[in-house]
Parts: sequence; C-alpha cells; structure tokens
Amino acid sequence: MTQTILRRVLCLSAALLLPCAAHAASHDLATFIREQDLDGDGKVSKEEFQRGRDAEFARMDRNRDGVLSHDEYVGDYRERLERDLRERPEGERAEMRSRQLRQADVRFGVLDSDHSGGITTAEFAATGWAMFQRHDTDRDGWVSMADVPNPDA
Ligand SMILES: [Ca+2]
Ligand SMILES: [Ca+2]
Ligand SMILES: [Ca+2]
Repeated sequence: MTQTILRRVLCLSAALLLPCAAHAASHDLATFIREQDLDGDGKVSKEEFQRGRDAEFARMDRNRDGVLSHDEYVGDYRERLERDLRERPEGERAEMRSRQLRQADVRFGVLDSDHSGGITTAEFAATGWAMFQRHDTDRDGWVSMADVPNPDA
C-alpha cells in the first residue's frame, strides 16, 4: 500500500521533470549534442553548454530584467509551439496546443523553484546543470556519444 503510493509520488515527480514532446529532444543524447554543440566538434563542454543556455535565457528575457516572467517563458514556448503545430494535422492541433501549454505551465512552476513568480538566472542554471549532468554519465565534464544514455533520462 505505502509502496504503491510512494511509487505514484515518484512517477509524478518524474513526470513533472519530464519534458513535453517539443522539449523531449533535449533529453535524447544525440539530439542534445546536435542542439548544444556550438563549435561542431561532436561533443559539448560545460562552457559550451553554459553559453547556449545564457543565449537561450537572454532570448526569452524580453524586457532584459534578468528574470523570466511567466509570460516571457510560456510566451516564448507558445511561439515555438505554433510553428511545430503547423506541421500537424489540423484536427490534432487544438488538443495538442492545450496539453503542451499546460505542460509549459508546469515546467515554469518547476523552474521557479522558490515560487517567486519568475525564473532567475540561478534557477535556470540549476536546471540546466542537472540536465548536463544527467547526460554526462561518465562524468568527464563533456557530453559526447561516449556517454551511455541513462535509461531514466
Ligand atoms: Ca562542442
Ligand atoms: Ca524578464
Ligand atoms: Ca561525458
């Protein structure tokens, strides 16, 4: 009984940390490397990853106050989502849109770990760092194809 509840809680927290379809890409090793390998050497250093994350944060922080508001975070996601949705059959779009936006909302809540209503650079960096470490399974400070994918990632 207790175990069932525990398992459910664990599944729920895993689900919260899991990305939605449009973000699932970043959690696949090969896609992670393709997206984050800025200098094209086939692997991602911590510095390279950090540079990419900084640029991503700066792009989303429209009013340049160093904090991602809910509107900035979800608004940025919505723009990308609308582009993705154009490639989907029309009948699927509305359902997918509301599901994905709900998930973006949940992700905002997870990223905003102190529930201040905005994601600070520190909160954003902490999540990114966790993602990097999850991929760097051999802990050499690089994410490369030598890192055997973690089945939980
Ligand atoms: Ca690289
Ligand atoms: Ca802002
Ligand atoms: Ca590695």
